[in-house]
Amino acid sequence: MATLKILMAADERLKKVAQKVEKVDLSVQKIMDDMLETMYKTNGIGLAATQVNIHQRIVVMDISFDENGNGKKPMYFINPEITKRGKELNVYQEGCLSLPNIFDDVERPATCTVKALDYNGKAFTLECDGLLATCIQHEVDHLDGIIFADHLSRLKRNRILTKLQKCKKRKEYSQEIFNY
Ligand code: GNR
Ligand code: NI
Repeated sequence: MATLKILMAADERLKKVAQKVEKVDLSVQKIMDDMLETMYKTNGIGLAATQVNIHQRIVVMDISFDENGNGKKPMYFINPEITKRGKELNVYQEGCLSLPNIFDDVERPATCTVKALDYNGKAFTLECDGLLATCIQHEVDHLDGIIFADHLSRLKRNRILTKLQKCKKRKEYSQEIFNY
């Protein structure tokens, strides 16, 4: 297994639309293993392949583990599609591994249904609510080149991007795992 470098906003590569996976083979499983390791290492609850500069429709998530890394329940979503969005909206203070130290309220449907393939390429459908619903919508956005700041006002988004540019220049968050 290997840890992968995470792209940071406003890297243009975060805006690419990811391609559908044609076949869930060993190479795709290796990508998922590496993404999961990278996600646990950075204490993220989700990671989209786009964030590690792999432009395929692959997402890993785990909303179960605690601060000691106990109770891990990894979830894998290949070619995830949100087939239904609930009418009710929910506001959640979101964060993103590609926008370190930035947190802001994002409004999204409180519930959704997601269709995807699992680690073995088997199709499944999952009804999501709470953090799971928020997180899967955040991850599918990444696959479509969208970051959570794109859901905020232009003023807020510009403020965030300016702040990240300055951090990049000062190499404030420069760690091995981040690609800046
Ligand atoms: O670790 C993460 N936490 C989080 C919190 C609220 C809403 C979404 C997320 S996803 C984020 C990891 C990440 O950047 N995934 O793309
Ligand atoms: Ni993110």
